[in-house]
This record gives sequence, C-alpha cells and structure tokens, in this order.
Amino acid sequence: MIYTITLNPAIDRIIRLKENLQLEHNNKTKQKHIDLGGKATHVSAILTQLGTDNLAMGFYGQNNRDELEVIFEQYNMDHDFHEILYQSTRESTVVINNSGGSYMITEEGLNVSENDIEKIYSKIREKVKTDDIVVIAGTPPKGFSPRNLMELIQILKSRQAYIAVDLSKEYLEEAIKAEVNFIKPNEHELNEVYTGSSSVVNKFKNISNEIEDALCTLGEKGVLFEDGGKVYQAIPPSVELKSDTGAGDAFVAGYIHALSRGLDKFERIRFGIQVSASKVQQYSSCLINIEDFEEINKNIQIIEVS
Ligand code: TA6
Repeated sequence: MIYTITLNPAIDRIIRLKENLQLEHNNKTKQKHIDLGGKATHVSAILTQLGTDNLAMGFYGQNNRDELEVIFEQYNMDHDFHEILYQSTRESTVVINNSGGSYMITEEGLNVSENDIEKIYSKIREKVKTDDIVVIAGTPPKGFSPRNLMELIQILKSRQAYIAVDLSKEYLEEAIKAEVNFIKPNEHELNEVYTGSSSVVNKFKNISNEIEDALCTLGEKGVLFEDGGKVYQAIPPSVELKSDTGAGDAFVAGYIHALSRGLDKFERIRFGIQVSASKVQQYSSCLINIEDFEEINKNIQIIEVS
C-alpha cells in the first residue's frame, strides 16, 4: 500500500490572467478555480488517476474541512486526515501568466500541537506495514520540528517501509541524515543544503552517495539521477506549458507509481517525466492526461553527465 503524508495541505486558488502579471496594473483574470494544494496530496491525486491504490493522510483544519473534502471527492481520493480544531487549512494563490509560468503566494497554515502529532503517529503505527511506500512532502506546519520528522522516520523504519521525502532546508537535512530511501530536492533546495560554488552534479553526488533513490529536479532541464555509479540527466521534450505548479509533485507520483510496480530506476525516471510533462500541460495543480505519455516517452533524452 502507498500512503502520502501532507502535514500542511493547502487549498489552491488558481487564477489565469488575460495577460502577464504587471506591477501597478489592474491585471484582468481569464479564469479562476479552486484546486488541491500541498504536495503529497498531489501525489495521491495523481496516483489515483493512474489507478494506483493509496491513502492520503496528514493534518487539515476544522474551519474549512468541508471545502477540502469536496476537492478530495473531486479527485476520488481515499483520505484519512487528522482534524486540527478551530484552525483553517491554508490557501495558496497561484497566478498563471498568459504566456505560461506561475507565481505562488502561500499562507503559513496550521499550528499543530504535540498531541496532534501523536495522533498522526498512532494512525501511521496502525496502518503502515512492511514494504509499504510512504511519501512525506510539503512544508511542515508550525509545531512540527525536524525532531518530529526524525521521530516519524523512525516509526516508518520500524515498519520497514520505503520512505520517500520531498522536503527542504533543515527537514531535507534530517532526511539525508536518517538515510531515507528517496529524496527529490530541486536545484534551489540542493543549493540550500550544500552551499558553495561546486556544480549541481557534484552537489548531487553528495546525496546520491547517501540515499539509494536520490534525485534532483532541474525544471524544464529534467532530472539528475544515479545508477551503477554513474550520474545521468533525463531531459523531457518541450511541451506546451500551461502551469508548472505541481510539476515536481507529479514527477514524484510517476516515480512512486513505477516503483510500486517493480520497474527499474530508468523506467521510474521515464515514468516520472511522462507524468510531470503531462501535468504542465494542464492549468490544474494535479491533473494529468495519460494519452500524453507515449509521445512524451518517445522524446525523453537520457545522457550520462558524470
Ligand atoms: O507544489 C505545488 C504546491 O503544492 C501548490 O499546490 C501549493 O499548495 C504549494 O506547492 C504548497 O507548497 P509548500 O511547500 O508550502 O507545501
């Protein structure tokens, strides 16, 4: 079974503009819609579209719980979240330029207590079994420290689960220290952990030496990965960009889907790129079109970089 844990989900308010966003200008909207936000929730929504069973877990706020439940239902997602009383799930405003590309403005969100954290630990102890896959992604809420992440990872290790972490800064450092199975910083997040002027490939080697499935996403330049002691870059074909919001989450969903089916690392990477390159052709944060995959897959380039 696959579980996703979003400790601080979001409700995305997506605004498409008639032009590109300009300062001191009355920017006119073309379309607005509400969508799912919060990274690991995106992984669940996409796994569900791929027909892969999974359960979305995490915290959500009592005040706007119904609004998030409606979105979960729209994506037909199985979910079991712990409700934080008297608080609201945060909102993320995603402004999409007419020429593609987006701006994201996200609230801080929930403030969880040790009691709340213990509740989610109990759910995980009850549900997660050996060889289950658990994806933890999205900026944690106030009250959830890197120590709490370490405790969560230890619970998952005691269950001999495959642990995939898509977090940044001190949380990413904790995940590396704990030698989880999978991490996927983007270039910016890698540079936050490994400062200095060495190349992204050399910085990537720091994590690929520690973590069996270490990846580094490079936006439209694709993704770095290691296999057999060599570092490769998988480059997606260029596609019509509608929104890059959620592209990294989509890659994680595709990779985890392929992993759950026992595919090798090259196939996991290829599938992650197919899902991600399909997602960016959608305005939604986590919609894909499986019919895009064959054309994308035919045009993926994989080159050895070190
Ligand atoms: O990755 C896209 C996204 O999940 C948006 O939907 C928005 O909710 C934002 O990122 C939340 O990011 P954060 O890192 O704050 O959890």
